[in-house]
Amino acid sequence: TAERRVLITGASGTMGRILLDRPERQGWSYVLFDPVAPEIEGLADRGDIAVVTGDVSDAQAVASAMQGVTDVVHLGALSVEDYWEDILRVNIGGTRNLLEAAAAQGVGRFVFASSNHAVGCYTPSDAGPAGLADDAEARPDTYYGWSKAAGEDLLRLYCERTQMRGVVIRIGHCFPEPLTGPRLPFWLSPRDARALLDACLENDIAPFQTVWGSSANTRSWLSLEGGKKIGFVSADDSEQFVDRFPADSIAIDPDGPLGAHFVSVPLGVPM
Ligand code: 15L
Repeated sequence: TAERRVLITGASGTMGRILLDRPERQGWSYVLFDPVAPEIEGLADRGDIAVVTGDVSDAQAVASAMQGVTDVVHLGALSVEDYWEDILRVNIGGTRNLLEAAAAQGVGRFVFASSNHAVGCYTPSDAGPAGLADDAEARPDTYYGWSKAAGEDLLRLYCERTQMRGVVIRIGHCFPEPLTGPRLPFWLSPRDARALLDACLENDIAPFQTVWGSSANTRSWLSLEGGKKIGFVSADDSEQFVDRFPADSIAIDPDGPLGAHFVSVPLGVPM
């Protein structure tokens, strides 16, 4: 099989570190594109990883990092609510630069790290018995969430207009362990995050799809269909952590929005 060279943005973030926490694999190499070189243990000894420092808002830097790349995993972004201008420059402009360079390079697959905050205004009452659809219409809860919804659309545009295949992952709460009770339903375990990314890059996929980035959590009200379609099967459930959190923080409120605390922060104010 052909060698794959994957450009990963935002590799120094929580999710990037989780995805890279695995041994070297034959046939796979990575270009990490980040404003600061990621501090990952053993990085210097890895023959499969090259680090390029640069900003996603710098189109030339992005284009030169894209040389020889076969696939893109775009995680790099302002990851919570922020100033409007910065959201536009980094999250919108950066995603467009990545897509332009990827299209010019003939990249095969582009995986976009979207967020539950692109649809953060949905509540459990909006979900049917099979859970809220993976590709539910955008209902952002912040400028940040809006930028993720816009990024999803931008990827779709490039998939319609080029040969690129795209996967939008609407990531729930991806941390080594869930940080708060209300995030239990949407936890994506590290192991599941890696399995989901493998499915996006290796399995048969449609030209464009949207999938939840969530484990098979007991308390989840999100659909598992999107994951199933691309051959992702979750191995984890946040229920194992339930005793850590106060009972009133883990009860499901039918009118409690998916985006939780993001829905009430003032727009355009850095969190
Ligand atoms: C996100 O989109 C953020 O990037 C992450 O830091 C978490 O806040 C996550 O959502 C969440 O909703 O838990």
